Amino acid sequence: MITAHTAPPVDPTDPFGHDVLEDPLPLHAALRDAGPLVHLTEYDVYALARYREVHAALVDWQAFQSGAGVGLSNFRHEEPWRPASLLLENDPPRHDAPRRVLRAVLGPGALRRLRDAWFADARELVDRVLADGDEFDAVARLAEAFPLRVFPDAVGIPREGREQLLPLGDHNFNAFGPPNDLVRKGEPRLPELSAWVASRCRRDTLSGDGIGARIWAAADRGDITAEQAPLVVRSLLLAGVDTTVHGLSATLYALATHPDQWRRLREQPHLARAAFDEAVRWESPVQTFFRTTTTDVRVGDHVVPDGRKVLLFLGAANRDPRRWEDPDSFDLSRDPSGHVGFGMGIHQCVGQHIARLEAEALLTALAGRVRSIELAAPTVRHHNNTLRAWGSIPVRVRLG
Ligand code: HEM
Ligand code: OVM
Repeated sequence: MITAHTAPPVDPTDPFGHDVLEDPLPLHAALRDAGPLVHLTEYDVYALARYREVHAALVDWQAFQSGAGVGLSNFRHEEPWRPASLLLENDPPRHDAPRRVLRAVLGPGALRRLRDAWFADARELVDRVLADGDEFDAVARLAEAFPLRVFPDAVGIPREGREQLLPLGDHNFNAFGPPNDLVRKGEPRLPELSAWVASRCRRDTLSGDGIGARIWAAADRGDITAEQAPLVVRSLLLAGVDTTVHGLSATLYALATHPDQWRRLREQPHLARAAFDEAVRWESPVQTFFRTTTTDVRVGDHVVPDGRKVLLFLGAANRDPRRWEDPDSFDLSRDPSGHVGFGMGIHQCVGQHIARLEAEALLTALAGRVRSIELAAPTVRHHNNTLRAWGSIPVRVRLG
C-alpha cells in the first residue's frame, strides 16, 4: 500500500464514442491539461495522456503488464475473446521467444529481400492508378491497394481471399475497446473470418519462401513450439495490414493538405521515410492501448491500485506541447524520433521497419510522377475503437 495520496481528476467522456473518434484532439488536450493521471468514470479505468507518463508506462512492463490484455477486457476476470496474442498480450518471460522469432524474420535480411520487388510493385501500382485519371480515392487506390498487394505476398498468403485481412484487422482493433456498436458490427462475420485466418496460418497453406514459412522453420529449430507458430503468423496478419493502410492514408492526407511539404519531398525524395514517421507522430494510426497494473503504482500525487486498467493515449502523447514544439504542425524538418506511435520498450512495434519500407516504396513512386496533390472533395473518417482511420481521401493530382 502507498499512502498520502489524492484522488485523481475525473473525466466522464467516453473515449470510444463517435464524437471522440471523429475528432479526438479536444479530449486529448483536456486529459493532458487535467493532470498526469485521470480517472475515466465511463469505464472506471485510468488514463495517461502526457508524453512523459505514457512513455514511462510503456517502458515499465513490470508495473504495467500486457498479459492481462491490452484492451478494456481484463484477462484476470474475463476469458479473451480469441486465443491471446503471444506477442502483444504477453509478458516476459513468455513474450521473449515469440518476439525473438519475429524480430529475426522481419530483420535486415527480410528487408533486403523485399526492397527491390516492393519498389517495382509501387511503381506499377502508381502507373496503373494515374493511367485511370487525375482524380481518385487515395485510401482505396493507394493506401489499401499497396499493403494488400505486397504484405501478404511477403508473408506467403495466396492472392485469393486476402482482402479479408481488412475487415479482420478492423474488427480486431475494435475489439480492444468496449463492446459497443463498432464491435457488434463486426461480429456476424467473425466465425467465417477467424476460420479463414486460422487456415492461412497453417504451414501447408503458406508459400515455401515467405516470412510465414520462416516462422515455421523457427519452430522446426525449437525456437518456438509448433503450437505457437500459427499464432505468431496470426500476429503478423492481424497487426500488419490495417496499421500500414491507415499510416499510409495519414501520410497521403498530410501531404495533400501541406503543398509546401509535398514540394520538399519532390525535391528530396530521401525525405519519404521522414514524412512517414512524422505522419505516424502527427496522426498516430494506433491511438490507444491499455495496460494492467501489477501493484499499486504512483503517478504524480495519485495512486493506481493493483490490477486496474490504464489507457495509454499514444496520440495525445505524440502531440503533447510539453514534449513537442508546435505539436500540431506536420513538418518534415522536425526530428520525430522518440514519438510513441510505434510504442516504446519491449512491445515496440516489431514490424515498424516493414511499415517504413512500404511507405518509402509508395511515396518514392508517387513523388517520381506527381507534381502536385490536393484534396478534390471532402474526406471521410472511418471510426475504429483503436485506430485513427480514414474511409476516403479524394485527391486530384497533376503529373510532371
Ligand atoms: C506492436 C503500431 C505496423 C506488427 C505495435 C505497437 C504499436 C504498433 C503502437 C505496440 C503495442 C503495445 O505496446 O502494446 C504500428 C503502426 C504501424 C505498425 C502505427 C504502421 C504504421 C506493423 C506491421 C507489422 C506489425 C507492418 C507486421 C509486419 C506488430 C506486432 C506487434 C506490434 C506483432 C506486437 C509486438 C510485441 O508485443 O512485442 N505496433 N504497427 N506492426 N506491431 Fe505494429
Ligand atoms: C497481435 C497484434 C494484433 C493487433 C495489433 C498488434 C499493434 C499485435 O495479435 O500480436 O500490434
